[in-house]
Amino acid sequence: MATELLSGNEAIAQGAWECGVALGVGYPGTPSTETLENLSKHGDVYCEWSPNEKVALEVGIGAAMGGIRALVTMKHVGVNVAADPLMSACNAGVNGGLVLLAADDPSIYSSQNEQDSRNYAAFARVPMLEPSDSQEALDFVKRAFEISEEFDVPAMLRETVRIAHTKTLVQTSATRDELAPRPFEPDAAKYVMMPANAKRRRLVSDQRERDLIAFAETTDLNRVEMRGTEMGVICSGADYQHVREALPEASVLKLGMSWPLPPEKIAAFSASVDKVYVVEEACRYFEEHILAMGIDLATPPCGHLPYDGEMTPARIRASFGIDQPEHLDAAQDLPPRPPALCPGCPHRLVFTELRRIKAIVTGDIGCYTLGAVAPLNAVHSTIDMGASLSMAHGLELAGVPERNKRPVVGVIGDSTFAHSGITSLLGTIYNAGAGTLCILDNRTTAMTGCQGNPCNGVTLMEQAKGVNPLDVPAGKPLDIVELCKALGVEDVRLVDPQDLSAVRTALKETTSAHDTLSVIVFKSPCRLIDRSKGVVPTITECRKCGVCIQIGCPALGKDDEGRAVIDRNQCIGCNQCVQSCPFGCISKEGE
Ligand SMILES: Cc1ncc(C[n+]2csc(CCOP(=O)(O)OP(=O)(O)O)c2C)c(N)n1
Repeated sequence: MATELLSGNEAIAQGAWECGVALGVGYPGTPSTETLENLSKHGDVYCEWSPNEKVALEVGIGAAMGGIRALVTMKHVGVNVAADPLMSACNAGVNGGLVLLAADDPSIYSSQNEQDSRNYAAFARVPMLEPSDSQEALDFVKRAFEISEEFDVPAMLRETVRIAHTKTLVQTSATRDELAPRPFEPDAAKYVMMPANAKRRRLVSDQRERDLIAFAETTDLNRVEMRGTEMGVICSGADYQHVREALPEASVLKLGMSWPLPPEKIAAFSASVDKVYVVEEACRYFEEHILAMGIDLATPPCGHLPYDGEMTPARIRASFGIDQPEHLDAAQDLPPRPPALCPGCPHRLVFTELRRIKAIVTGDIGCYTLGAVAPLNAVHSTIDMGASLSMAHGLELAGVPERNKRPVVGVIGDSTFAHSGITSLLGTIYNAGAGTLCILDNRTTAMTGCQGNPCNGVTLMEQAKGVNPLDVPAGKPLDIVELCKALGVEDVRLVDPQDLSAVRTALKETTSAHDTLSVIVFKSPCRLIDRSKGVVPTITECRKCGVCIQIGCPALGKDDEGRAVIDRNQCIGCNQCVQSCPFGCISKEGE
């Protein structure tokens, strides 16, 4: 045994390794990503990134059916993508243990919404465990595998950003359980979810739910901590830590298992205190379920806790009318740091051109979502991964290009294209749609930390050994141009996004061909995987027109008199500003 300081994600990876997990599979997404990255570094657990979360869960379901323990990881919105297999796998059950880690993001630090994955556990009727620190993260992943196998059901593990990324002390073991795979016997009645079997399996799920409720009533995962009888708080996960900090005198029912809930335990706890409160973040999961049990929940004296966003000790104190300590939860006076594309980012010039031609841009999710913020201001929608082209098709069907006299252009990254953009493209081809799709192929999944994906061909096991996407042997990565042609797109172009005049020509030609579907693959590596630095340009006789500032490069600013200046520390010599200056004032010595 050793004591280590681990984040929740590191602890989950360690726990999975210790309890004999044989497969880790997932799709990157903050705050879940480091879990698989850490598991893959053990070397003796095979791990892979899937193109999307649905595929990841299906791989996990197959592996569990085949008798091994599988950990499937994703962020909360990934569970939406994986919801289809989840809803049926809960009826089919497992063989080897199957645990789905869902990492939630209350306060929406890096997501498109702040949904609460506990609702999925209740919806699919699969057990849900919620650790409150890294030690529990390690312990609960093991417990989740035991529950999965004992009750023949996929189990969920929910963490929030605060658990995923906070480091606390953990007891780790240097040994790993060596588990032989469970035998696999074909069992169509269990695994073929056609109506006759699914109806029978539904009854199995009903009985399992009753068994799990009985388990929830007695398990030590749900713990009563009695202090005074004046007030009791029901909570879970990170909220437990906030309650202990803000309301140290309160008795607590800490629910380590948040589906199914233990009605008798909750009723007994409520009866043992004068007033019982619920503390939870971003959702009314406990509130709604406990009110439905007929239990009265009290409202804090200074008003209900906020429904939106992450819970903090300060928010709890404010609702309960408790003085705040001098140190607040987080520094309140930090200067804002608006996000921006990196210096030299290959996405930038595509957006400056799209803005120039006044395109209506349906965006997608990745670093290029920043095309929506100032000064680029070029993106008009971002809903979910893969939506760019399908939404562009919808705008076309609504007649927007003709009515607004503006071209509609979809913009998507390479990882997102592989995730769910290919099917969107297929829908537009199938239905003879027109328009322009820009695939920004920066050779990596940059936004979540430069993971491999099918377009660059780097596997997670290779990446664990330090392989850079640019080092991968040719032939393995997906050829996006050939794929688009094979799907049936007639106008497919490969363009260097660092070449402004090539970007301009490609966008001009494709957006003026109204009845054609065009795909432009803008291919150039992300600056985080290609760190080479060119010559820093110099500016002479700046005319203060501000055009270079409008490209939004963090290395460009203005001096006191409004002249453009280059921060030599940030500049990587990409030439984007050189090409953008309409007066040729920015140039490179010797060129
Ligand atoms: C359903 C879902 N899964 C995962 C994520 C996390 N995520 C956001 S963008 C992104 C991929 C970005 O890669 P890419 O499309 O290649 O664009 P880049 O950031 O490299 O420009 C991921 C995995 C998410 N937001 N939604």
